[in-house]
Amino acid sequence: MEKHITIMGVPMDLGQRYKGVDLGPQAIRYAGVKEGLEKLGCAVTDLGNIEIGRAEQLPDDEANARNLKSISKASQSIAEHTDEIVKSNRFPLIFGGDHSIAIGTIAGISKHYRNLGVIWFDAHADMNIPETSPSGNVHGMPLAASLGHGHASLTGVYGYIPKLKAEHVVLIGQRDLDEGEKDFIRNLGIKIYTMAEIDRFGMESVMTESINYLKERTDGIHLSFDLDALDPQEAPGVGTPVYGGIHFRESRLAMEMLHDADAVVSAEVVEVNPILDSRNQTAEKAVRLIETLFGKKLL
Ligand code: Z70
Ligand code: MN
Ligand code: MN
Ligand code: MN
Repeated sequence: MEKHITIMGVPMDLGQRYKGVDLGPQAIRYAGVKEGLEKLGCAVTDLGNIEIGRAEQLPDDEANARNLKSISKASQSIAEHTDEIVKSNRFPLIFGGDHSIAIGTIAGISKHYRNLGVIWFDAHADMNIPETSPSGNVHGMPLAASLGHGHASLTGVYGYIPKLKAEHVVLIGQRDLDEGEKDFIRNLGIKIYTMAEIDRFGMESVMTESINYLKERTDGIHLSFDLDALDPQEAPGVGTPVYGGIHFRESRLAMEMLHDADAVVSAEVVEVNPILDSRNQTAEKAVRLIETLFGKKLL
């Protein structure tokens, strides 16, 4: 695991409707992420938060993608900043913000890899396109956009399409899929471990299979961790909680296995909303998981 880490905060809230997710990066910092990583021997630089423009007053539902123009513009800047971190040979550790930031982060990272792999921990698949989205919220679209599907202002960010190949993506933890997403996942043959598979086979075998699958096909794994993958009883500080999620213990096991696999090259932690949280527990759990990803052991 890369021990030279650059943290970047992305206070994006344009991809969904709840106030407060823009405070996620600061909540994660207050939970002690830099100190925790330094204790493990990592060299950590924190760039602070990059600037996200305001929502422009444009007709909102022009393409059933709210704030489309502002998100597209922000994605370009997110991609540039992330690209710079990879170029400096440091591990990008990015804090959202809502999950729409992944359009930009993956755009900045993937050009450095022949075949970037992605693990998408999430209650959702984020594989809507404007035509299938029930909400018009762009945080439900970043994985589709990265695969080259959706509105051109999202798929075309940073000047190349697609950023990812369908066979290089593994989804883990889903329990709220829209009909269009289900068709999409089946048609593209995307590897997915919903909560049903996690319950049947256990997180250990899900992670063993996911890691082997991606190690055979890719030259690096980007971890995209939406905190709503966790059960809302344990991680209430998210905008779209869904019952029946991953326990903290299972997610820590997943992070231990990812650390031991030594294949993760970048990571983002998204959707932490301290306004909806209590006692910053969602950010604190996120920090415990990040520490585990970077090698913290119980003994
Ligand atoms: C739903 C939609 C979503 C994140 C919720 C929810 C999408 N499928 N994504 N939370 N990160 O509106 O598209
Ligand atoms: Mn800047
Ligand atoms: Mn998500
Ligand atoms: Mn989600």
